[in-house]
Amino acid sequence: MKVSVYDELCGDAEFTVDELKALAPLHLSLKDRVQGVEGKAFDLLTWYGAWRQRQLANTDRTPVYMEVEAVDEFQAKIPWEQLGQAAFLYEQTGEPLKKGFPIRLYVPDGSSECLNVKSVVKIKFSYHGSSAEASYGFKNQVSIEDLKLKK
Ligand SMILES: Nc1nc2c(c(=O)[nH]1)N[C@H]1C(S)=C(S)[C@@H](COP(=O)(O)O)O[C@H]1N2
Ligand SMILES: [Mo]
Repeated sequence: MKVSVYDELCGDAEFTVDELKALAPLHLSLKDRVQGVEGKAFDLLTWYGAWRQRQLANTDRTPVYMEVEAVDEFQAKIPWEQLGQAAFLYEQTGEPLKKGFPIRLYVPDGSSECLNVKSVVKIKFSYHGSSAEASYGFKNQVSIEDLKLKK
């Protein structure tokens, strides 16, 4: 399974988990950042730095937010300020993830545990707009209230 990365300044690319890991400068034990969660992860901010260099992006702008989308279409939009300790979990007990494959995002400084998106397959860095608050949920979700209004 491939993970696609898109960045309006750096272009886009697809990665396998091994390719993501190989680009990552900083690997860690996730329990050092997230209490009670075992496994190996790579740090997001340093990965982002390596990605920018790889894409030869001639800019020093900082993203305003990151968006991720999962296999089940769950998605989250997270302000850059909340991502300081963020990491992608890729391995537990020496094996690829059983829950959350190919990678799972953890956001220790995030406003909600709901931002710990499993099975991430799309990552997008955005430099425009505002993102005062994080948001998450299923794509194109229609609530019961919406359905009632439309009847
Ligand atoms: N892909 C995906 N990731 C997801 C969700 C989801 O429905 N799909 N739910 C989120 C929510 S709302 C919560 S509270 C946590 C739950 O994590 P857990 O299954 O490890 O308890 O996962 C988050 N990540
Ligand atoms: Mo949640």
